[in-house]
Amino acid sequence: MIGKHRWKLGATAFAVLAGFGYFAACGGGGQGQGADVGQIAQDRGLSQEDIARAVKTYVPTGQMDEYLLMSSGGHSGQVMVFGVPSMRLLKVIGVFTPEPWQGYGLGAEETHAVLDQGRMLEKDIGWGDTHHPALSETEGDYDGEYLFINDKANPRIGVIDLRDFETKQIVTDPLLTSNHGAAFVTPNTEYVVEGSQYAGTLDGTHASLDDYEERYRGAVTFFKFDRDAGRIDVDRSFTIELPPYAQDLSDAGKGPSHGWAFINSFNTEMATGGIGKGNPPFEAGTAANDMDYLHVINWEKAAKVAENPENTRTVQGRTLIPIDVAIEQGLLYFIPEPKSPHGVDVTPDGSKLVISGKLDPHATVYSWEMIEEAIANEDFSGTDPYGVPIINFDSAVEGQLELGLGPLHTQFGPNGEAYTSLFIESAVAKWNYETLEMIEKLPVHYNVGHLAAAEGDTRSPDGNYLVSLNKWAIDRFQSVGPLHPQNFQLIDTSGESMQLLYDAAIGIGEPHYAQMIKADKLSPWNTYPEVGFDPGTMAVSEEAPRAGDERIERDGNTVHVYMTAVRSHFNPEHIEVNQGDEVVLHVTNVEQARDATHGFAINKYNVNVSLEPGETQTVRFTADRVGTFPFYCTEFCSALHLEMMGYLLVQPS
Ligand code: K7E
Ligand code: CUA
Repeated sequence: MIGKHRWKLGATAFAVLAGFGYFAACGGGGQGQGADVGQIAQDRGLSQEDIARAVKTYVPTGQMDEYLLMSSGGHSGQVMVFGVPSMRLLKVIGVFTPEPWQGYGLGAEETHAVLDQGRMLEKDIGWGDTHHPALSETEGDYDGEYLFINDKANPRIGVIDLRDFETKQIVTDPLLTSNHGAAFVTPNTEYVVEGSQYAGTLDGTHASLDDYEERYRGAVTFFKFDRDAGRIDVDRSFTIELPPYAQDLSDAGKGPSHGWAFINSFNTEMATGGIGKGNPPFEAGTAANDMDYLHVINWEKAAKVAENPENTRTVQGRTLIPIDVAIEQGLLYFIPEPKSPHGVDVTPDGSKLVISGKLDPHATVYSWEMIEEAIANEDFSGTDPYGVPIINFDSAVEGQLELGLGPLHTQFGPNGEAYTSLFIESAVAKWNYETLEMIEKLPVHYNVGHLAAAEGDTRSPDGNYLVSLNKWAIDRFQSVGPLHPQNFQLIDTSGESMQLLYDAAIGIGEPHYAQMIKADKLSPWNTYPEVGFDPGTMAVSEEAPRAGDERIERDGNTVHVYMTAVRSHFNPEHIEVNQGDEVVLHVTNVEQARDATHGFAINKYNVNVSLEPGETQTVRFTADRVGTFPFYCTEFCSALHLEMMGYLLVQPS
């Protein structure tokens, strides 16, 4: 529980602050400063714990956070980047939706092209349901190079390059109707894993729900990541057909379990709902059985199987390993898991799997050694209706520990600690996955979903911090109307017992998951490395306009404008075209000074491009509207920023 002792005496405050080394850090900052701090604490009614929290989370101006939290941006279809422990929001990265400040999807050809990759069934999609960001890994450890994120609603994966924190690619998955066990990476980012959630037909055709068992399917796609190209290679990717259970979260094995992937499921009942038809609602139908199935998948072997066309079918242009091939080749096994499970999390050494059931108060710990042995000995209790062998529960499970109500997701610490979120109980359980002993529980506010511990799902977790991604905030913040802010609660896990440090309201929801990486593992660029750099190709563009080379060239009805931006002017400043001309604007920010970003906007033409130092972009549009249109710089870049403008004149044809 959180202490609520109020300070009665300035002297006590003094002593506590001294205990934190506060005055030492002040370095002679003036007489009476300590007394002021004590007075402030007293006036604000801060407890000793409050002061400790403030000191632990405060990052002085000019200093940096120790960790970065890469968070899902929820329905925004974007990614948020926070500093930890300050919880300062550093960036919002446009992924599945336009991001106006970065000019993502607002005129620049390259970013339009990326967003266009995310169209589904020939429709633009104006949102995403982003759940799980996944940092790229090398040998099971974050390497700080790439970040992937899923869109559950419209099964897609976004690829972000962490040199410039920009989205480079979106891949869609036409075989799925939705995804959820995504994005997760294999230990060297060989593959980005995407498991389906709600079953559908793989070929995208209509099928009656009466034919659910026959026609509906789940699936898991292994997207091949080409690290040199920085892109997913769809042609070298493959999908494995699965029964129409609702596949849920996934994780990749590492160490001894390297080469395997694990996916939870619910609705092995194959309920199809239909309250209106007198059927039990989905929630009841899917919770009828005591056990669902953990999917155990040999992706390393599957990759080889997929190389032989005799083993696969092509469905909607993608390579599919049918379920019977997966069974025959020993790619797919099931293990019973308690009632409506949610998270499956592989321990740092890869030797165990922690599974939590939403409706079961236990964490169930599976042993990889036991699973491997059971597979080798064909220690099966039978098969499911689709012929998938079911490993005996007792042959795979090392033990269970009662954690509390509604355990969901688990993260790890450096010394055998496991941190599991308890959704119903609104708490975090800290326990030891080696000894199966409960260590401590900390209440959070309220109804926690995922947890993000520092490097907490890698092979070498750091400890130190844990973020509780809470579902409800209720009374934690000033009311801003009936839709409440979402709450990231920062927890200190460095000491004997966990301490709640800070409530960080985030203005958009619902984020689901985040990963926390040591900041010094990242080496982002401060400017683009050379003038004329195209972030689409991550190379210098031959076409990029250079200083002294600015010009306008007409080629029939196409007008090419080669423009530069520098504090505080564009060159050229006048663009005169005829109605109906196609305008191709090549613009380079020729500066190399850190943070000397220029925007380039054309009024009423829905164009806003961000040009970071060195960057070049191409904007293409048809000058279909007649009139006078100022273009101007949208970043306050200099004293004469307002003067950084020009005119686009479109005359009637
Ligand atoms: Cu539990 Cu999508 Cu990972 Cu929400 S999921 S919490
Ligand atoms: Cu450039 Cu303002």
